[in-house]
Amino acid sequence: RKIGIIDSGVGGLTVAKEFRRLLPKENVIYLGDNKNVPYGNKKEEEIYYLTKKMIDFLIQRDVKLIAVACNTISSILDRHFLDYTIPIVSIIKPVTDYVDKKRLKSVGVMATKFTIESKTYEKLLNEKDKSLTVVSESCPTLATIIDRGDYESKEIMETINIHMDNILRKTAVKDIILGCTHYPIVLEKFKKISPNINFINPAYEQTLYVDNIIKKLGISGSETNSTFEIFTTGKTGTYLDMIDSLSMKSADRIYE
Ligand code: DGN
Repeated sequence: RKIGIIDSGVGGLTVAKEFRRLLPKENVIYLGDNKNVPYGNKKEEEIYYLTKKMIDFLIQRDVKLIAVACNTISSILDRHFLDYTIPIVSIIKPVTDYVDKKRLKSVGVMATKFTIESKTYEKLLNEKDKSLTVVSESCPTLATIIDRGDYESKEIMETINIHMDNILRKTAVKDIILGCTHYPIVLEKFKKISPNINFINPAYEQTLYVDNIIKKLGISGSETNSTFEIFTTGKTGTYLDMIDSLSMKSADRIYE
């Protein structure tokens, strides 16, 4: 059976990339809701409804686990989808475990408006360590600008610049979680603006976390020629461009 990955759009490919790299024996099936992107400025009921459709779509396609690549969707997982028989894995929980293990004194979080307003990162981080300072910065337009695909645009640099200024003015953090699937796509831009900051990509931790779960359940894959399928509610062209810019091996099949 396959590992399913869902996202509001193409950004979750930054997560799929880690799954393909670290778990090469797993068949992966990806679904991006490009028709309805962005999720980050929507209301909870709508995010719930759209996510349910995605989860049900993948369950019909023989998945053994669903990794939620989208931080915005992960922000509602403590209240929804608790009655499914397969694991539905948040991208937020594993990275908060990692921050806790590192014993950081302070950490920054950059994410969509919904993710920040939900306070999910803060809640999970402070549950483990009350004294940890969590500095949150809502970036309401950044994912949409990145989604346009022009990674060299001045607008991206300017927007990151503004948010980095804001976050560092609040507290001089050294570690910042990129709490939105789109941000690792332009990681180099973040690093150029703030070369001394350690930017944390939650995709890596989520992949290790999923590996642990499937090992424990005894359902790890053992495919020598594992497959990677992509489904989108939008257009496939965006995926081909993104696969290219992430230097990923192309998917076996891409369906509209
Ligand atoms: N995939 C979303 C996230 O990680 O929060 C960002 C894209 C969006 O829907 N705005």
